[in-house]
Amino acid sequence: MLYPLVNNFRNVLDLSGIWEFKTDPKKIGEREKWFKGFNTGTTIAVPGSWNEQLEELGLLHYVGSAWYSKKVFIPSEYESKRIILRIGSIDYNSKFWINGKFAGENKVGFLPIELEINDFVVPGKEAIIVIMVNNELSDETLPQGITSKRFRDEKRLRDETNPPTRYDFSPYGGIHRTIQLVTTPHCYIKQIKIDTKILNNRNGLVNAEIIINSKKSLVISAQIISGKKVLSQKTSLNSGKAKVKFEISNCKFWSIDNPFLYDLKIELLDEKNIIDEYKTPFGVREVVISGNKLLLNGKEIYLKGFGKHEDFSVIGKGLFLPLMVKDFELMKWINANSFRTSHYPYSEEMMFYADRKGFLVIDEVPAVSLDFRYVNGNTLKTHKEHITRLIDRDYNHPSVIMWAVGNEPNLVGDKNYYNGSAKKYWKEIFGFTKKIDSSRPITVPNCTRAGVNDPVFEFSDVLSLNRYYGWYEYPGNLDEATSILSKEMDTIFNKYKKPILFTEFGVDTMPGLHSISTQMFTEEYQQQFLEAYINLIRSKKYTIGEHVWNFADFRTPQHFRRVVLNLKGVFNRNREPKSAAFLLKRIWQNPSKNKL
Ligand code: BDP
Repeated sequence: MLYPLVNNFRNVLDLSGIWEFKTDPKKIGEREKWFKGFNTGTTIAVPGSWNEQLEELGLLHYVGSAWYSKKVFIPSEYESKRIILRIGSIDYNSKFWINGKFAGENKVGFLPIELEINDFVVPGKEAIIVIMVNNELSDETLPQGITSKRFRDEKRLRDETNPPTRYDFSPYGGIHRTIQLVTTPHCYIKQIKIDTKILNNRNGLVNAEIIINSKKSLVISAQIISGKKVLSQKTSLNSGKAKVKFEISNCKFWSIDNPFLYDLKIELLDEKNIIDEYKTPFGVREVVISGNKLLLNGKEIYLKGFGKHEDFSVIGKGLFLPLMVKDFELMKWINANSFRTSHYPYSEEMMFYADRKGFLVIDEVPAVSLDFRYVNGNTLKTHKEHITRLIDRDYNHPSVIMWAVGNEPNLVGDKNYYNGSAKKYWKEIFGFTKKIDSSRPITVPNCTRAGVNDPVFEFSDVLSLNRYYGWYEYPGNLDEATSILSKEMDTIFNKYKKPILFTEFGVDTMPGLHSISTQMFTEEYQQQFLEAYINLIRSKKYTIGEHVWNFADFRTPQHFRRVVLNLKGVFNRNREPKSAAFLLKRIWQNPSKNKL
């Protein structure tokens, strides 16, 4: 799926702003025809979660359905265009009506939705757009859901959160990213897939596949543009597809230090004229796992950074560009070079920004804490759809160096996880992902409860570990924690012989709490914990990186383990540094793994 842009053939009309809003806890909206539009006097800003924004209406922990309505003028010049309603993401489920007619449904959160709406609108007139959003989850969605009844039936009274979730972040609901009317020509460039290779230390190879929506005999003109330098090629489309190949001499490779981006411009031509055009940035780079090393453009690279979240006060999971810019500046300030989009795809804007700023990204689907007791064929189907749509969205980003096709399966510690069916499931998921993208390593972060025999290790290119010894286990005892962890790391490495990446380690830390003794929750303990882990991780020859959990404090469901927020941030929720930020800045200023 291509990101919307404005040029002579395409246009974008921003629909963000204030929308009419109505919750539907009893799910009567469809019966009462709310889809015809409504005006209740309750309003909400889009993009943004409803939770903190409308806390005063009792929505802080609201899980259920809510309706959005807005009158939108459709410009008459859209008459000759293909008109799309495009939303960067809605969490989690959504249904759409335009001028009272049902226009479509989506059950995949965190990823863009496109609906062709020509049949529903009259250019030159107003249209009423109504969207029903629902943030309830089930065994067959990603993430999987859980109810308080299930917690109680399973006699897991102390595990129950409010709202009930299988994961440790707030189940925000709402229209979370850009909402736009996008136009393209009726015959249009549908997808561009770019692969790059480094031929030698001067030349790069670019292979691009272009897909259009028609089988007509048309021609593609492709250009690689860098300042005044232009390489061009023309080729005919065959059944709506064309391939172009360029060799760039004196190529500027994309790297952390010099995230150089070329532009690929595609023009679609009939006999005489250009009928569509699309331009996208891309970088020439190569990511390879070689032995126990991660290589970027043939050079060893050690990952330093964070697991993050899309979370901020008031806006919740809503796209907020100043915060995105701030987070990248903070990551640069602290000398990080990478992050993981834990535990779901982040905004498209963030991925383009990572390309520009030279950050390496582990891109994750929301298969967080899969409980295999409730996984079924439909869960697998949903999982594949998330992977397909994520890779379709993010394939061309040079910043994306790895796919995480899950996180911490079997967090519940079920013994049947090892009986073969989970292994079959993961084999299928890894194989499916490799078929769509054979160029990037694939991983799934493993948790302590899934242990050293987690079937994901067998299929992962990189063994990713989330560990909290010294916190959830062996509390306040870093010597014991690191000695047990050291043995466990060796066991895992010796069994699978693949590089190990620490995708999570961290401790809850209350800013301003201090102690001269070892004391959990203090700023000193966070520093001691992180330093002990980093020393251990770097002492092993097979490790390729350290991602601290978490970049910043973030809101969670209610539970006695959480003081409103998960406090494992190195920055607080407002992005002010805790003491550990200065420690990491010092440790991370050296790009090499070996010297602290
Ligand atoms: C890990 C999860 C992460 C949690 C973290 C924690 O992957 O989502 O927030 O633990 O407990 O299990 O802080």
